[in-house]
Amino acid sequence: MAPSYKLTYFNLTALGEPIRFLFHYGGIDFVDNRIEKADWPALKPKTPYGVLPLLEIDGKQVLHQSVAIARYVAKVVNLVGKNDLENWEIDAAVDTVNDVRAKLAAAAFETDETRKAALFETLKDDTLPFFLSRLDSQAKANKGYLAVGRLTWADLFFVGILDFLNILAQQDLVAAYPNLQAVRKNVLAINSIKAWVAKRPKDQL
Ligand SMILES: N[C@@H](CCC(=O)N[C@@H](CS)C(=O)NCC(=O)O)C(=O)O
Repeated sequence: MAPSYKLTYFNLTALGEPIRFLFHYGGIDFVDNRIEKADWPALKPKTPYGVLPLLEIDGKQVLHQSVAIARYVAKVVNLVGKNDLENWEIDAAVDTVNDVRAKLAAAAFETDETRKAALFETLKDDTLPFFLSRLDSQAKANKGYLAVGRLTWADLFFVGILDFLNILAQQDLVAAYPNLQAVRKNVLAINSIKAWVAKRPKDQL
C-alpha cells in the first residue's frame, strides 16, 4: 500500500511550497495541513524543534527540516541525481538558494529601521547581484535548469520558494536574469505544477 503523507505547515508558500511542488509533480496524494496562527502555540512544544514544516508518514514517522524533507520527497518522485557527484551539484544549488533566503530574511525581519535600510542597501548593491548573476550563469550552463542539465528537485525548490523570496526582497528577483526566468518558466510549464499553482490558496503569502 502507498504510504500516507501529511505535510504540516502554515498557510504560507515559503518553506512548505517546494515540498508541495514535489508531491504535485509526482502525482502523490498528501494532506496539506495548514495551521492557523492561533493554533500554533499549542502545537509548537509538540514538534521536534519548535518549527514547521513537518512531514508525517503513515501517521507514525515525523520528518522535520524543510530541505531534508524536500530531498526525501525528491527521491520518492525521482528528481534526484544519478550519482553522488550529481547529487552534490543539486544539493549545492539548493544550499545556494537557501543562502540567498537567509540573507533576505535577515534584512526583511530586522526590526531596527536604520539597520534594516542598511541591510537592504547591501542586498541591492552587493549580495543579490553577486548571487543572482552566478545562479543565472549556472542556469545558462544547465540549459534552463539549476543543475546537471535537466530538471531536478533543485529547480522545484527554487521556483517553489521564489514567490516568498520575492516578497522578502520586495521585487521580482529574476527580472534581470533571463536564465533564472527560464528555470521558472520550465517548472511552471509542468502540467501538474501549473494546475497546482492555479488552484492553491490565494490568501497565503
Ligand atoms: N531550518 C528549518 C527552519 C524552520 C522555520 O524556521 N520555520 C518557521 C516558519 S518558516 C517556523 O516554524 N516559525 C514558527 C516559530 O518559530 O515559532 C526548516 O527549514 O525547516
